[in-house]
Amino acid sequence: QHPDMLNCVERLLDYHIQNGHGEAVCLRTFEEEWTYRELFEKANQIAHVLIDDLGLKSGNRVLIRSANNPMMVACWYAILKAGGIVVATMPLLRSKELTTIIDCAEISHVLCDSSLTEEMELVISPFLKRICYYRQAELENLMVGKPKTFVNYHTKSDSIALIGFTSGTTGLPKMTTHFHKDILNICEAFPQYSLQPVANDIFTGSPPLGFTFGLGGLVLFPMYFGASTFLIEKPTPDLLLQAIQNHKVTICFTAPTAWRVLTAKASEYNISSLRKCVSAGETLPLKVWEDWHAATGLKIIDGIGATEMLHIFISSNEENMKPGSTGVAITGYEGKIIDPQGKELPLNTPGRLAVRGITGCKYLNREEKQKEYVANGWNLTGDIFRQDEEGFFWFVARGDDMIISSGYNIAAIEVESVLLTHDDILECAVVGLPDEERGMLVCAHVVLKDKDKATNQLAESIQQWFKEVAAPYKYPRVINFTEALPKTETGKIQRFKLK
Ligand code: 3SK
Repeated sequence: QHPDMLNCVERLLDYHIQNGHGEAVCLRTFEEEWTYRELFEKANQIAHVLIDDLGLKSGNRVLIRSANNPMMVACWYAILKAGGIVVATMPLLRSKELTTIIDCAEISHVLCDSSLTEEMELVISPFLKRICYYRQAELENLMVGKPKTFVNYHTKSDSIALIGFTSGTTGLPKMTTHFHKDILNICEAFPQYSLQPVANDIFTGSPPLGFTFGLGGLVLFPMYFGASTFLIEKPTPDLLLQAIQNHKVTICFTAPTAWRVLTAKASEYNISSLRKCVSAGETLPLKVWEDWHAATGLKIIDGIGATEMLHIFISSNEENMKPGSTGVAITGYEGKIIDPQGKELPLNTPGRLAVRGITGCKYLNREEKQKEYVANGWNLTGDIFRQDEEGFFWFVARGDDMIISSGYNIAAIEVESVLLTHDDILECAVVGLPDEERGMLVCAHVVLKDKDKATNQLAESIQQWFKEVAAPYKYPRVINFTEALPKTETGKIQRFKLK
């Protein structure tokens, strides 16, 4: 239970200053360390800049464009302190994708890392009032002389604090909103159930803070427990292992693809400090769990979450785990398996996963989608699971056309709509191709306007072009030129045949 009026920053950040924890290290990188006090003071100064210099009004939506670094965290807190709503994005997004987000969410302000200026400058939107760059840039200049204290915006606990974007399977991205109280609720759920963090813990991981998996695992959870987090801007398996070895990391969040690579390299590093390993973003194959366990003696904690739910709702802990299963509904959540009519199915019968609990889907301006996602108070994730006698959920299949590759959620329809803007492409259908290393590969079946042009060179040039017009992680790694796509009588592409 939370009070009616509550700004979540007060519990996550200010609380530590008021409780004698200000000198503890909060943020770590390979180059620097910030204490809780330093983060608190910087966030306060940025909050002053937002209001005094950038003209932010309460309820304005502020986009953060950055890789995972301490200033990004300071900006995140500053926006909430000043009464704004945070929209954090992936650093790899291109100008077209940024424009869509800015227009959909009616973003008025952007705080952007100056190393990511190029695509940002190309954005034109009627909503955008002000872009302010940081990292030896305007924001730091404006912060000089600003007070290091700030009176936080007094907000209701059920006011929107953040908007998360989910591409979904249809054209327009969906905006999912979360309240101040939701942010605190998730800190009392997954970490309590699966990790039992203490102030000495050091978290690290690879997910971007623009993805709520990363935001929770690398900012909210460590800070709720007064622990610290090691941020890596461009995380590679070797950098993760170096961070664990050299900085005595204890808790690591990453995706199955990375756990697979970490297993192969683990013996080259001393990672004896590690005590909890978390995997989400896609299903963890049993083999990856077994190989990591054999290599390190550690049990990976698998979990499933959703941007709509803010974070993980089904997972396990070391005392209650069945390798190969995603886990049980964690404290604060309930789960069940239903048929297409919403009727609960018998145990061990595959069906649609439905969940409800302390967080839930609240789409902005998408009434139809809201009705599809939430039925009778149950959130329908779109994944097919079965539940066993002991309440464990076992993944069966994805119920949509979302391709999960190396932990990235890639909507097939989005890749298709980009490909269709290429001069040589007449038609295309995008599907996921199972892959040992990445879980899935984005595979495009392409019909060319001129079939005689189908060459490897053209495929490579389409891939190169794609990476320039859309986020590179979405590009089709496999292109199959074909003369026609399989279709129903009504002209609907039969993607299942391509799969
Ligand atoms: O994809 C997931 O499993 C996930 C986990 C935590 C938070 C958000 C998401 C989408």
